[in-house]
Amino acid sequence: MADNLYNRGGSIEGDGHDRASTSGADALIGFAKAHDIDFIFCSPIAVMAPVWEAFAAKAIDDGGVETTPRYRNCRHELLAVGLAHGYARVTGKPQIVFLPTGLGVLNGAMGLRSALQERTPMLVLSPDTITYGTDKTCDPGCEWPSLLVDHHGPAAYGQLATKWARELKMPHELVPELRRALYFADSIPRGPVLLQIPFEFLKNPVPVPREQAFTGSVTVASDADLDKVVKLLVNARAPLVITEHAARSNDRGARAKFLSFVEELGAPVFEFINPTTESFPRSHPLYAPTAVEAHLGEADLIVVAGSNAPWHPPRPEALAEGCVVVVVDEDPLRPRAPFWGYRSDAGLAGDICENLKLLADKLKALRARGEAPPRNAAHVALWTERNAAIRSAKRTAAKNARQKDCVHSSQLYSAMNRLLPAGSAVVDEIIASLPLLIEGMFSAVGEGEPQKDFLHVRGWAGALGTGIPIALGCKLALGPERAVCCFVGDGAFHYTPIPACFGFCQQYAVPILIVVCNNRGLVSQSWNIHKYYPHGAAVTSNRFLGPDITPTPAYAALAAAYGGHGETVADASQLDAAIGRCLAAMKDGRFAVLDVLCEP
Ligand SMILES: Cc1ncc(C[n+]2csc(CCOP(=O)(O)OP(=O)(O)O)c2C)c(N)n1
Ligand SMILES: [Mg+2]
Repeated sequence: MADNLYNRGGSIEGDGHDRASTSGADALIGFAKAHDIDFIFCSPIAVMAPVWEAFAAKAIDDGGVETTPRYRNCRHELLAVGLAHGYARVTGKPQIVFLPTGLGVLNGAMGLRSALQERTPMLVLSPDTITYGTDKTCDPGCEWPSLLVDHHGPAAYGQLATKWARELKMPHELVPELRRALYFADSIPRGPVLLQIPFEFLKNPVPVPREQAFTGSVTVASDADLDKVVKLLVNARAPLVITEHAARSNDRGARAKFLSFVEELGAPVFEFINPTTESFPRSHPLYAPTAVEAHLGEADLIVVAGSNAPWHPPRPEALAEGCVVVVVDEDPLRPRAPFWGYRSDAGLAGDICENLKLLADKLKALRARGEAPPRNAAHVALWTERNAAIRSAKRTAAKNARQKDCVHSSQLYSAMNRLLPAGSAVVDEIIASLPLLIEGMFSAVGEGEPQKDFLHVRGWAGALGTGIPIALGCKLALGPERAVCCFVGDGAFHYTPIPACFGFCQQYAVPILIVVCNNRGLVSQSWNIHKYYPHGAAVTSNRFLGPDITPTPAYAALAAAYGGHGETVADASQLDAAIGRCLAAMKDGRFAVLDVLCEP
């Protein structure tokens, strides 16, 4: 099937030898189709003409029913990268992103950097030129030798923010290198990769080899290494587990595997302050709805099950003497970060949840044979009781939470939890109220009620401005039936390419709900002033320079410019009706902006 798709309009006869495509752009579309890529997210530049021509021809061939790969135009590079990021977070599948030469890569670099840290796969392509207009059959335009040429170019710019980046040198490399790059993006640790492709190779025919998709196998630790770790688990009487991203996507039943490990070990599960998803059910009796730091000293064994920074501060004396730390991650000790200051006694590399499931199976088998003590029932009972008490106290506090002149964030999350349909995705780019969001959206509103099944996707990895693009990518992946709600801080909103995002919603009818958590400032940016200068000039004179966003913009009004629905709420009693109107607008295919004046 792959071959004739590579070769639209050309002969498909032959017996395994290379053949020519009508153009490199045609070969690219054929490659995407053959490799099950659904979208090409593109920030345009004029040298993409061969790609646009190929897509126009494909549309004619499609006869009015759009087939994959689908082309989506993006008015900002951060949007294009974020769409691929969100799509991969839901489906696990890498998509293609086009960034216009060096300047486009620089503009999208922050999103790439976040995808690299998040281990999110995508195949980034960036057009360039090798002839600069000297070959009149392939003149890219007068802007190339003058304005667009950079000493470094897209691949060199991409080196810093991707897993792998290179420049194509010969036309016959196009398809084999696309295939190789896609494999690198999708093998663990996953991440963005970048190919710099000369315009000349997109415009002219290229040879297309017959090879099929090259896929790697799941990587797990060796039996001997698993046995070493099982020995440590067997001896633990007070273990605990910390996670940030154990089940980043639910590929191959990752969450069920993680759950089976935790239940077999018999340990509470703590989350890193800003978890990347809900790896472990937050309503489970062993989920600890509190910070781990106060309990580190009680543990004799800690399993760091995928966490970039398991506790803070990273000081060794936080742990009990003799406590053993097992680090289970795709790439333990964080090779992509300059710092790993956490005690690490043993490690398992490879697919996190596969390795945890193998550990659980081994532990279970030992116990069944009576070669290991059963899990510590007293430890499980202690944490079940503690967790229930913490959860109940938090629920009471949330129920009673009020603010004088605005909405308490707990009221916002509780209303959203009630009104958002089960199965919706919740994307967060939130700082000050994040603990309230996790609690309010992911633990049942009422005692004894089942928690709705929401999909949690962290919309940022330290760098602001990615949440709404990622939410849009999630929506493309989830389809019309499942809602997507993106909670974004009023500060984070300013770092987002809003016109490009709203334009995308409008152009392609992608209805998401954007809730601006408007605490009227970059509030978290005042925390260190309070910490280090509690009686200093800034505090005593009330002069906080960092968090300032004044006057407060009318965020909801921006929606109208792009055909969206806007609401502003400053009083909790108005919340339900406003949310209802937003959800109704989304049913009509419109995006909605709900600006909620809230604290904290
Ligand atoms: C691209 C980028 N620039 C600056 C920062 C530093 N920064 C971290 S949080 C923050 C403020 C965010 O404000 P808001 O979204 O309103 O959240 P709040 O602090 O009010 O809870 C800033 C400026 C960053 N993380 N990323
Ligand atoms: Mg704010």
